[in-house]
Amino acid sequence: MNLRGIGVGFVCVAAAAAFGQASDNFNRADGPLGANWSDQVGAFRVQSNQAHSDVNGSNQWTKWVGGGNMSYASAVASVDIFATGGLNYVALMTGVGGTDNLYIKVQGSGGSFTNFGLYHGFNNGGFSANTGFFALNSNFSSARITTWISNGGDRINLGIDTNFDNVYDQTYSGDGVLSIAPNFGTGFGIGTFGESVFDNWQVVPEPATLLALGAGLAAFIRRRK
Ligand SMILES: [Ca+2]
Ligand SMILES: [Ca+2]
Repeated sequence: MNLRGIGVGFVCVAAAAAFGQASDNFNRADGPLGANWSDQVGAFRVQSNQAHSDVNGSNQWTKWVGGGNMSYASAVASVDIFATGGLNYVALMTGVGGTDNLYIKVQGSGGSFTNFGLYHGFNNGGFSANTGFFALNSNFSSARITTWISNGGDRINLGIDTNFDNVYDQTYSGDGVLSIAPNFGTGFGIGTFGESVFDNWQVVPEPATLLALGAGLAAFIRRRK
């Protein structure tokens, strides 16, 4: 049995409940995303308790205006993504509100995600020698994607959980964030291309996640004894 995986899963839920700074499960009536979001390019909507971007749109993004802003360096952002038929991607945006931000996307077409991008700005490509657009190690049709920062603010990480068990099945990273970080704000957003479908977006602060991780693992281990 993968005790570590179970522990991490328990903790992620606990952390979200206790420390959730910004989150949306889109479980409400069909229509615009609502007051916590401000569509910047394109139009987003709730449909069947998930979020969708325009069928005919190209690059689109919506900004979270529901509070809980924090430094990009402590933000752990995640969202569930579901492949659609046409070319589509979903991007997690942190550090939003300045003249630049992080833009971490997973892209595909024909019902399968095939690539990821460690980008910045509004789909503006890589920002250092080891960031940019890459093929995934393996394709998938749905996943929970998470991005976080390490190495003193310089490394962007992408974790992909393709079977929703809170254990990453693929992880990627790139360095050089500090070279653009002075231009960041403290907000969040979601970027998309084409009709994209996403759900269960949230941003939690890294220290709280780590504290909860310790508490959750300890509680789990106690119960196992
Ligand atoms: Ca939902
Ligand atoms: Ca997994």
